[in-house]
Amino acid sequence: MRFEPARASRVSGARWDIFCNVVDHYGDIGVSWRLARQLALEHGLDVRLWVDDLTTFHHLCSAVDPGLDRQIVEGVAIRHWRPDADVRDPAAVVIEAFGSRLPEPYLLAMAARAPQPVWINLEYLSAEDWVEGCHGRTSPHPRLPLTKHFFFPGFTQSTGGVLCERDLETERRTELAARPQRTGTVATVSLFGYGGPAVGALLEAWATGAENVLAMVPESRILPDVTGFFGLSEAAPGQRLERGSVAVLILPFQSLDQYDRLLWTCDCNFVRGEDSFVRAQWARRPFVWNIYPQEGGAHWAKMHAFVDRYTEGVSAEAATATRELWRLWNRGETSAAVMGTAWRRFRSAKSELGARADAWATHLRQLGDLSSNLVRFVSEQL
Ligand code: TRH
Repeated sequence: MRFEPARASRVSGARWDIFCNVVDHYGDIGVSWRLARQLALEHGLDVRLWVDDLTTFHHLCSAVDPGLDRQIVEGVAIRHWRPDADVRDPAAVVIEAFGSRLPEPYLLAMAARAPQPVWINLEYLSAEDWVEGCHGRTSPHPRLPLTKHFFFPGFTQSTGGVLCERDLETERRTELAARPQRTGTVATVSLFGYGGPAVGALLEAWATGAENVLAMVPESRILPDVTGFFGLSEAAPGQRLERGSVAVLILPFQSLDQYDRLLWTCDCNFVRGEDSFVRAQWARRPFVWNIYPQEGGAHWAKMHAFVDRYTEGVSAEAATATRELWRLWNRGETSAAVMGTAWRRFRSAKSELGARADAWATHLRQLGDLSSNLVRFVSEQL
């Protein structure tokens, strides 16, 4: 679909507000920050990002000063979203990331604004079929003359796609071209996840396996399970731990850009949540997803829905190897023997899964990136 110039200028002249309530971990702010940065830098928009937890934000972006209520970073006006923040001046486009509840005074100001703001709820990413039917739907506010639009990221043409910076693929290719070829005798792995008993089981399987594995572990919640396997209570960045066929290198928590580079250069990436999950897909390498656990086990349907799509067209062996390793990793498998068998099957399919990872990223690119799809969607509502 073409982006009409008249509408484009209305979108670009308008201010955009993004509200992010950091529920836990880094995904909420990771996605909100990426989107805000892209809207400002790539679409030239006037963006304010309201975040209630600047300390977590600082962890992902060191340029953010947690002590400042107002600051501009990479072209984005960042506001500390405190309960008493002055929110009486609503923007023309308002994005609630992941159902972050807008403050009542802001809603009232939105209702009083003419023309009415375009109000978007940016939803969680899911590969489930129902997403297509809900993407773009509207919901009237129960009391105020406001309409909320639901914008769903996703993996098909009938969804909003996923975030991807304009130059990401060029940067990836340049980076890989500049790196010397690896010998291929060691499987390099990046390890990020929610932790739990499967970590020890996997490390034991690697330690006793025939293949040498080098696991790079950025400092994060998984680290105690990793150090625990080596009988240590803690380990510092730069430390290398070894047992049998496995070596673990502890890394400092990476900047967003460094983290991408780590994913691009590993043979296999263990990722989690939403944002690192997407970044692993752009890395075009086989990966293992630690899905964010939901109450009542709702995450299992989400995981299987993604595996169904992701493994479409691959051999039954490769599809089963993927589903099984992901299932064991997510359910917290404690047996090193079971984990070892699953890992070996997954690795046996590495050529096919590598080719599929490449084709999958090409498919995702064809959906258009989420920020451009969102700008187009908003322009249609103005
Ligand atoms: O941190 P996550 O688990 O985030 C979330 C939140 O829990 C959220 O509440 C939930 O709704 C959502 O998942 C689905 O996982 P995620 O999304 O992968 O976010 C991690 C971020 O951290 C991502 O932006 C990548 C970044 N990161 C780095 O920048 N450097 C690093 O070294 C690592 C390991 C990650």
